[in-house]
Amino acid sequence: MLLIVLLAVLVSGALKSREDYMQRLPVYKRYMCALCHSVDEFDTQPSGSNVNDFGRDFARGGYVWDAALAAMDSDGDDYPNGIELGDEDGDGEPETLIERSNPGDRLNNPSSIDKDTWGIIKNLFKD
Ligand SMILES: [Ca+2]
Ligand SMILES: [Ca+2]
Ligand SMILES: [Ca+2]
Repeated sequence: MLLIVLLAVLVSGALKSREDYMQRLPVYKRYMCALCHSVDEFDTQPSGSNVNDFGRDFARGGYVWDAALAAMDSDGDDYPNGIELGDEDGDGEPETLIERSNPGDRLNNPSSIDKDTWGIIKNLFKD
């Protein structure tokens, strides 16, 4: 028992990237760190100070992806986390290959994606 606790402390201390948390989500291909952190895709580094609303709900529930977290709308954009993440019932089996939208970004929802993609394309051609 003591060994397990000790090991858990060591492991959690060593992991800065929290990739282990990310891997508990059904899908994290498109947004990666940005699912739980308000980061700019290009320069801001994820840190403890930029955890977004979804990251907070995820942490509050002990970093478990389940039906309760799937049913919540963490970022308040009217789309439940499960819909945005592509696992509507929260059973860990995604219904999509990549996220429909970001559950931690209220400006990003399944119907804004086309606009978003267009913005990224436009940025690529910016000087
Ligand atoms: Ca939402
Ligand atoms: Ca599912
Ligand atoms: Ca969203």
